[in-house]
Amino acid sequence: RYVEDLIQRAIDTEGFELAYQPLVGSDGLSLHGFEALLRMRDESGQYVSPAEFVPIAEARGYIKDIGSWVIREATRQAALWPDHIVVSINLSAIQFRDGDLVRIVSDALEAARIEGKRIEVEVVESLILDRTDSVISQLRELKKLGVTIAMDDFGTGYSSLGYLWKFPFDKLKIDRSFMLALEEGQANVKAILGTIVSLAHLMGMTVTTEGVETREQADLLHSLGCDLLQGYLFGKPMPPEVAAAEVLGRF
Ligand code: G
Ligand code: G
Ligand code: NA
Ligand code: MN
Repeated sequence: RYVEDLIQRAIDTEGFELAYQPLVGSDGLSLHGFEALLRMRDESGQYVSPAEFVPIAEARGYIKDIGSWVIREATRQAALWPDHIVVSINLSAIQFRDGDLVRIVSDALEAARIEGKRIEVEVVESLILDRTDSVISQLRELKKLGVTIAMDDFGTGYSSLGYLWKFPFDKLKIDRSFMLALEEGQANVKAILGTIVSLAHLMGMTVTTEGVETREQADLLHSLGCDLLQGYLFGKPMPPEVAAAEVLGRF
């Protein structure tokens, strides 16, 4: 109940925020854009993790409205940044259920007066188990708008190669757990990462690795041909004003 009350209150008071984390070229020299990450505070002003409240918002029927707000807000923000900067938006499987997702995205693009190429959407593997044909056709419609489609958290779920064939993904995001495995010295992580990058490239996808925290990790991923990097090495999720002041100026 407690988290649900916080969600209800955030809806009533327009209390949600988006934090933006940089997505950087693997040579560290170019800024691709930012991932928009949802933030909600409790009564004391502390952030509650979306890992905690998003599943509750999904189960209690709030995620549709929240997700539509995220789409509008992230798109509005993208319009305030230079034209080459892309903003990436996380989508819940539930947002594909009513069949109005494409309309919500295209309305947001129109309201913000930006092209679809300024926006990426990130979907997780669980989405794939849900009404496959309808999801695929909606992803194709989003691509027609110019929107890029990324598979998020690759390597954590079912990770079937069949899904990579079947779904129109443009990008693969390698989950942060691979950087943890690398640091733990698990066997063959470098070779596995290299293989994932090669596989993705052969399937026509670009690759982002998440959770990059050290220069050594970044150098390795660059040498393996990974396209983009995301992680604390380049910046934590931050308010848009901070992203503009501290990140846009650095590139
Ligand atoms: O940013 P953070 O590490 O706290 O995010 C935790 C999880 O919440 C991540 O898996 C992320 O994909 C998810 N998440 C963050 N923002 C959103 C959002 O706007 N919508 C959805 N559906 N999930 C989000
Ligand atoms: O599931 P998703 O990949 O969308 O979740 C992204 C989350 O991972 C963000 O909420 C962010 O706070 C967290 N994150 C991003 N980069 C790093 C990192 O370099 N280290 C750690 N520990 N967490 C990260
Ligand atoms: Na994500
Ligand atoms: Mn992810």
